[in-house]
This record gives sequence, structure tokens and C-alpha cells, in this order.
Amino acid sequence: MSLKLIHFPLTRSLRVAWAIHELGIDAEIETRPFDRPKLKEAEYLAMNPTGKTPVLFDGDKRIIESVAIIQYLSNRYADGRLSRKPSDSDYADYLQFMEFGEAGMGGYAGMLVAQTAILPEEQRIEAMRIWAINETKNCLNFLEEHLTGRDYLLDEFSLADISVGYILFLVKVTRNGNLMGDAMRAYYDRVTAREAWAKASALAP
Ligand SMILES: N[C@@H](CCC(=O)N[C@@H](CS)C(=O)NCC(=O)O)C(=O)O
Repeated sequence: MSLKLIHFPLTRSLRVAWAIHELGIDAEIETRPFDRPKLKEAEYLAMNPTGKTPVLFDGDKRIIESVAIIQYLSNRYADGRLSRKPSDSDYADYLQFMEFGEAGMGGYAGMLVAQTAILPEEQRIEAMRIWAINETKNCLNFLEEHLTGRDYLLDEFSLADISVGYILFLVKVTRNGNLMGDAMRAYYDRVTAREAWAKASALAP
């Protein structure tokens, strides 16, 4: 096995670094500064032609898409730990929340990041900012209801918490944590108190 993650702090590669530590997988993590223009240069495009982060290499095999990568790592290198199988009773919830973290919330969170943090103020569009906030709130309300009275999205910590937990991190770092309800805040504190999160989020170039 020769696994290598190209990691950029704060970005979706954090999901992968977090999963690597949770699963105790032996992988090289090459950490680079998150410099968006560099992701569009030939050296990086040769690794990930979409110019996005993350990218993981398993020998010659390249994989992009953070949620796909963490499932790959669990199923191929950790006996499916933190994943669920079709025969498991919580399989439907598992799939739902794995997808909800990125397909459901990722686009809105990305818009939130752009419209409240990344874009210079003069390039922000107020209607887009409000749209991103409202759609994010809608997603957070769904999670708030599900998490009320629960510690994790499933009965125990799983990859679904890594998928959703990372997006909540984006909501927090863009100073939109006020959109989160009480159950969500407690949940965020719980998942980010984990040792694997601490190790992954401390990675620096
Ligand atoms: N769905 C993809 C999203 C990848 C993505 O949008 N990554 C962002 C960072 S979190 C990125 O590379 N942004 C750079 C850019 O858009 O220029 C995944 O989960 O891997």
C-alpha cells in the first residue's frame, strides 16, 4: 500500500486527513499552503485536473471527491470501520448523511464561504449572500431536528459525522456559527473534541 494525500489546511482535504487519523491508516500526508491560483497551475492540474482539493493517490490510482475518498479508505484499508454495509439497519441514514454533507450542503456552504469570506467585499452580491445563508439555515434546521437528543448522526460516530462535521467547520470558520442551533453546537463541539480531528486540523505546511 502506498497512499498519499495532498492536503491543504481548511479545505475539504481535512475530511480525508481526519478519516486517515480516525481509521489509523498508514498514509503520507503532504501538506501545502492553500493558495487557490496554484491549484490552477500545471504542476497541480497534473495531479487533479479539476484544480480542486483534495486528491489522494493509491499507488498509481488517483481519486478525487473527499466523500468518495473517505469511503474508499475505510472499505479498502480499514475493514469498513466507521462505514455501514447495505445489510446494516442504519444503512439508509448512513448514505443519506454521507451525501448530505457534500451534495446537500457543500454547494451552499461554498457559496457562503465565497459571499462572506473569500471574495473581496466589492465583489460580493448581497442577494447571493442572503440566498446562501437561507439555504444553509434550511440544511442546518434539518440537522438540528435530527441531532436533538442524539450524540452523532447514527448511533455511534461514523464517516457521516466526518462528511457533515467538515461542512459545519466551514460554517463556523466563516463566522456563521450563529446559524447553528443548540443541538448542532453541542454536536460540533463533540466531534471536534476527537483526537483525530485535533491531529488533522493541526497539520500545517
Ligand atoms: N466535492 C468536492 C469539492 C472540492 C472543492 O470544492 N474544494 C475546494 C476547497 S474546499 C477547492 O479546491 N477550491 C479551490 C477553487 O475552487 O479554486 C470534494 O468534496 O472533494
